[in-house]
Amino acid sequence: MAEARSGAALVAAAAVVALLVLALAPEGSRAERFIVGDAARWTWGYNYTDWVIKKGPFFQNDTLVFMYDPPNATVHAHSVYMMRNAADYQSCNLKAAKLVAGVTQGAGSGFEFVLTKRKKHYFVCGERGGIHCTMGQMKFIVKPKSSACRDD
Ligand SMILES: [Cu+2]
Repeated sequence: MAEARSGAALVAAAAVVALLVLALAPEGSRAERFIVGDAARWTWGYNYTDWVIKKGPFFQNDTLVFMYDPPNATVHAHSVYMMRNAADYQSCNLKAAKLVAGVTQGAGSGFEFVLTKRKKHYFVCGERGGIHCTMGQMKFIVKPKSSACRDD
């Protein structure tokens, strides 16, 4: 009887410890890492808006990895810019855009962008004066949710 009681107490203690560990885990500890475009990577003609719908929702502190080869004789240059607002994003107007990663930064294991802010991120490729954005579909919007809302 005493053994059964102490067994139950142990189970209860273990449960308390498990709950404490969960509660003390830093926010974003379950952050995920996404290769933008998956096997297609960051390239002309892939529909990244569809990709976002398929992969989402995204959460704060998730990482986006942009992978693209540096330009050479056979590979066109790509880059990553962030648009300041929806209007510039819609029209692929790069005048006020902020450079996030240059043409060589997507090489190797790629360029990592951590979604630290819960704002709308307007990502585009800035090459050929915006043509990769307008004609090449190299654009997408991500608005990370609070990592506290992650439930899977
Ligand atoms: Cu491009």
